[in-house]
Amino acid sequence: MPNTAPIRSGGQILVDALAGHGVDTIYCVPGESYLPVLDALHAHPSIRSIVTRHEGAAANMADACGKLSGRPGICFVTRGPGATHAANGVHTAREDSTPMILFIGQIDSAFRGREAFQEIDYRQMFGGIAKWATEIDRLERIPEIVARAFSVALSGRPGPVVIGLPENLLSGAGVAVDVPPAPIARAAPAAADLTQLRSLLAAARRPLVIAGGTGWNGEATAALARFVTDNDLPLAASFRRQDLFDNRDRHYIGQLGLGISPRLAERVRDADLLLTIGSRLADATSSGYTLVESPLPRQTLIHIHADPDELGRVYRAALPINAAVAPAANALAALPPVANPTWADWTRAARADYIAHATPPAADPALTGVDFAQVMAWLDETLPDDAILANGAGNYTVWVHRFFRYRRPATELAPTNGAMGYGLPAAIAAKLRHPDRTVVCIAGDGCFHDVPAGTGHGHAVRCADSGHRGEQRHARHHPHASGAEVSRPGQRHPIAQPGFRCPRPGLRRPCRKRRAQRRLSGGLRAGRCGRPSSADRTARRPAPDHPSSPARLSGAFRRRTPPLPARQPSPAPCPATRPKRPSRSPAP
Ligand SMILES: Cc1ncc(C[n+]2csc(CCOP(=O)(O)OP(=O)(O)O)c2C)c(N)n1
Ligand SMILES: [Mg+2]
Repeated sequence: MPNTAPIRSGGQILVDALAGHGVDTIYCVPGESYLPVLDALHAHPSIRSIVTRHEGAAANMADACGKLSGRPGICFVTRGPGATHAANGVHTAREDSTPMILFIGQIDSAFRGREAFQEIDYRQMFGGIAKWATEIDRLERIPEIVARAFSVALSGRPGPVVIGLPENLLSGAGVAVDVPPAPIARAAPAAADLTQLRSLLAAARRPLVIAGGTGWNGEATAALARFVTDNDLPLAASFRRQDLFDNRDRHYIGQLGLGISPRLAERVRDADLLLTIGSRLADATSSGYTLVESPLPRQTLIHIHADPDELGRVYRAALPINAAVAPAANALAALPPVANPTWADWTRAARADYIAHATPPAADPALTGVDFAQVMAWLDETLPDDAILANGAGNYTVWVHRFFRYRRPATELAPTNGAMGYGLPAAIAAKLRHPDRTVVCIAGDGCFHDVPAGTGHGHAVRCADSGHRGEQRHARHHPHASGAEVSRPGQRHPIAQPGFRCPRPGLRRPCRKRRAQRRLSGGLRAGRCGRPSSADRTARRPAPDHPSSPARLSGAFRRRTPPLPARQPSPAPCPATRPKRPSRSPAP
């Protein structure tokens, strides 16, 4: 029988495989190592290509997309320096357990091992960071490897996959059979485990639920809320997972992470039962393995996690349960609630501690500067429930974690690996994905400048700057934000911090508070109706033939390299000091 399968280039086979897996957006910095992919993308109008100016931003955007959609965010970068720039986003996806696939244009396989131009062994480079790092060496196996990459990124504990794409593989042509997406297996708790869990809970006096990890959706968070409410349990969010539970609910008792409330830390240590669902109880969540001690926790630990290898790795749990968060939350919600639990007062007290900690202290009129507690409180009152907040790393994040109350899943885009520069690209990715929703990026001055995140696409993201100049003092227990005792009481309120500069006089308090609100609300209003706020009016959607469109770039790279000019005499040695630049002449 004649083979009727079409002949396609490697780039086309790859892009068809992505489309077959439901990919609608890719984030990239173009490069000559994967031109056939760019051409295939150009011919595939169902996939939108977002071109960034730095691979770090593209990878962060893919991570944010993975967090928001629960599907792997897709990133394309070029070999060598493109890949090293993108590594930051892969690390974030690893620690955050985000599904993501990074494709890297690779050198021609005929040159492999010679340290050819921009050659890196990606299996080795990403071996310790990615969940799986590989390279495709046969065109007909592209669909198989792509399908496997989706399965690996999504199954068990989700994470990033890295795939090298040799240039000759992409430009070659041949026949490949498409592979449809595979269903993803999800581990669920066994009946015997649930019986034991219920007995341990019924016997507890000071139980505490810790929610974290990934794989959550609206249904799973609703099931978790039912279980917690029915059993009147206190729930703490793990580091940067505050959006898993409505922070306004009377069972929410705060976040375990940087700037943790000292009362909450004490309460976790004092709990007799920790029911942990989804969280690894990692370094930041466990305050450096002090709230829950490794390897032998003092509390009775019920540890529910999607990765069987995670259970028993750091903590010896009394009851390890291998289950993904969604089936686990549903199973918990279906359990008969503990009748007349003995911990009602414990739950009320924990909530009261949270309210006290999350309420901005009264302003001291003697102090000047920006009161970030008030800024967060204002955002908390003003933003709609589905607003998305994105941040990176720095002391400024502690105000967000402490004073903003998240309400819905997938509204907190925040890197648990503390990657500076994450917030702005994540916010742009969120706005591109949800143009009708308000997206707020909160970035320190350091974070804001860390990864150039421009995309050339119109977006409306408003940034506030702590002006803190990249100081890293006591990030874990920053006294001004954590409320811990400090030697100089005058510094206790953030308003007193001499480091704070106000990028806009309107953010100063107290007398200019109203003007600040008008300015911020102007930005937010602009964001809501999808038009750029004043902060980003320079960003505009490019014309179809704008040089940043992948097709144009592909064409530009394809242009023949001009012949080398005749050898020039060597340049004069550099002067000791640079000559002054001539002043710019006015534009013609
Ligand atoms: C990519 C990266 N580089 C460096 C660091 C170390 N680091 C953590 S916070 C920080 C300063 C952040 O400055 P800024 O965004 O202004 O926040 P601030 O602490 O001043 O509020 C640095 C350098 C990091 N976490 N990530
Ligand atoms: Mg700063």
